[in-house]
Amino acid sequence: MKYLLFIISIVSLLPLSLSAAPATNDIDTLHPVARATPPGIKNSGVFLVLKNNSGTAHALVKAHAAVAGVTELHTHIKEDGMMKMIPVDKIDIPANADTHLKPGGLHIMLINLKKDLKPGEEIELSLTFEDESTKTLTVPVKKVTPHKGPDHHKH
Ligand SMILES: [Cu+2]
Repeated sequence: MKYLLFIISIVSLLPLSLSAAPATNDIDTLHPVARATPPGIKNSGVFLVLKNNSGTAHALVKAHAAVAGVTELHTHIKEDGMMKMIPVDKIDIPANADTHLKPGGLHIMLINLKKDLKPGEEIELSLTFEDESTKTLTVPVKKVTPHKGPDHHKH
């Protein structure tokens, strides 16, 4: 009987050890793009799709781009009828789901750019997930049209 309990407790621990694969194994980073900046504009954004192929929820907790003085995770909120960007601690990537970073929504904010971002160039971006696993991407710079949501229609 003691042995049986021992075996049961070992078996119940197995799923925990099997789920210890790094988040980077579970997440595809699709369609990354950095917004091109007009001369003298010091801020930009990176957009992409974070696709979670696993049954485990993950989160993006940090981003770093050497081309920017500061890199932050941002979202947009509506305040007094105006869209406003605010930093967030993390960007959730639910199990078996896609999280879209896009103009007017969640994005990676590049602040105090050290140079203009011109279409056709590429920048390096590293992403850190909740388990501290990291992935480095090469992100093409492209013209990204500003978000035009229903709030921005001119009549
Ligand atoms: Cu922002």
